Amino acid sequence: MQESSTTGIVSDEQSWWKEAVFYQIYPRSFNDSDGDGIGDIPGIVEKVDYLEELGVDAVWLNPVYESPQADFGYDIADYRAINPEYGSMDDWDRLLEELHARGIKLVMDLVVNHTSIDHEWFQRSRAREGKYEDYYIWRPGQDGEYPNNWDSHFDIPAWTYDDERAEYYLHLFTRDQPDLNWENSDVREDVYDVVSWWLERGIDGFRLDVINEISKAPGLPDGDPEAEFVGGEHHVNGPRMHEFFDELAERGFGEHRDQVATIGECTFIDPGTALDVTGRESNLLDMVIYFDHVQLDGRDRFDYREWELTDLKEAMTRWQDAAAEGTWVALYHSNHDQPRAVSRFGDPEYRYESATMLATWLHGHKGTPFVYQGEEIGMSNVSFKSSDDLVDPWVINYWHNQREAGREFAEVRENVERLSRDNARTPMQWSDAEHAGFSASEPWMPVGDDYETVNVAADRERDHSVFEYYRELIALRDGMDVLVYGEFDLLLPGHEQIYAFRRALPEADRELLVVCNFSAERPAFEAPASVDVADATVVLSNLSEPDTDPSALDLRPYEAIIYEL
Ligand code: ISL
Repeated sequence: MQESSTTGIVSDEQSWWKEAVFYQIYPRSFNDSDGDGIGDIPGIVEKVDYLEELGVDAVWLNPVYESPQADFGYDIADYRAINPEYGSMDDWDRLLEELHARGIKLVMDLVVNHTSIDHEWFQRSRAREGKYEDYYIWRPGQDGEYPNNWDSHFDIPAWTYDDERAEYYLHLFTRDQPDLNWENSDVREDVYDVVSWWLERGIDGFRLDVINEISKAPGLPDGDPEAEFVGGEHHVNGPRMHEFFDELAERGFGEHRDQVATIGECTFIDPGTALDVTGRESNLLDMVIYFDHVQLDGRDRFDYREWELTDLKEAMTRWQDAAAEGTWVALYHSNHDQPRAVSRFGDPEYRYESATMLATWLHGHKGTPFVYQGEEIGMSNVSFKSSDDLVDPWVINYWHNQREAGREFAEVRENVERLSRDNARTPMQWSDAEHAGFSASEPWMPVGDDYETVNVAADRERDHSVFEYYRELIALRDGMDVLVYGEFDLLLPGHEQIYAFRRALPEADRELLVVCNFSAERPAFEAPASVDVADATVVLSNLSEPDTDPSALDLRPYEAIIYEL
């Protein structure tokens, strides 16, 4: 991996994490080495050469810590131990070593808004033991009702009554994930110790889970328990957020802060707040994971709605504008919480074309691209024949609420198939062997129906493969400062089929034109007068024989072309 870009004439401050392409691994579903149907760390080690071949610079590993897996690892019982299903600490050390030997960095997931109910802190807190008494957010009920009207993110009330302590505890996610009380300085010190402990082991950063939710609103509890429940947007960006962020940066990250990457998952964040948390007000985060573009279809409320390409342009451009002002963003169209992009923004009928077009589109923006496992072979959404097929606690809560409201599964099936997080969590499709080459036995989640044709081995046999295209796209970023640091300028903002933009780095006299057709039709692209296409040359395209003259293009279905101007 290269440490700094080659031309060296950029106005942004250069950083390895700006120039990198990240690969996200959801360990439970990546590769099972011991045949128990569950992916594991030795399974990842078996695939490090694959990652090197793909050309990625860093891995973001979803939680591998000890956990009862109520939210598949986002409920941590011990921050300093590896979940035995995934292997041992020795296996983890080996993974770090193998990645580093190939120049690939490792970023871990930091989940400190909440723990598991099985965490020792919670056990002691519920027993009111010494300093642990206030480690979580405990409240009496109001006349037998919830302490306030907050709803969790996962379609259940945010409070659960604990018989042992005879009080309610707050949980913004499942009942098994009680929220830590960040107001308590002992909690914060314990968290900082966890952060330093991992940094000392040589990791290259953290992705910080729902980090803008750690400071809760003042005067909690508030709200009328009988009023309608309110959702997650009411418990983000709390009053002490910047203070906690600065303290975490200083005392948790300390001397490592400048070398490592800090990627903050920030729910319901707006560009102004993103600027604040990436330096204007507090200095914890290098970049933010925002949600605007993945909520257009109703995913935040589990209620599908139609969206237009112009909505996507608006959502992305808001954040490109923020990037121009000095924040930095994670670029993603897929992750373990999102439906598969080919089904959502493209068309599985045009799997190769739409997967590669979407990759070009995403990596073309300003920010750091993240590739989610399976995206590089164009994996798509799966089907759910009955409610028994649901696995994720969020979608199960959603279904239970719908059932209570008198609906049949058939009536909610479309919402589930389009929006469920389960879509992203089916096993990685390595080959057409039984269980898609993921495991020697029945996997913890069923493999996708299309694994016989959509798999790594088959893709690599093809002349035009999604995998090969990703390799080329990732390689293109190396040494191409304009792709990393160039200004972004949206073209044809009102067009409903073509998403086109320009990237420019005047200091280096480099300019790119990116043209993407988001439809199965053949729209005509006409370069706006402001774009000088006289000397255009094709840098990359997903279809063979692209038109070399971008002044007037007759685009093919899901065609994507990058020109150098
Ligand atoms: O936007 C949302 C709900 O309105 C959700 O997407 C939610 O904010 C998001 O899922 C937070 O995600 C992260 O924290 C969760 C965990 O289940 C996810 O897997 C993780 O990515 C709780 O730790």
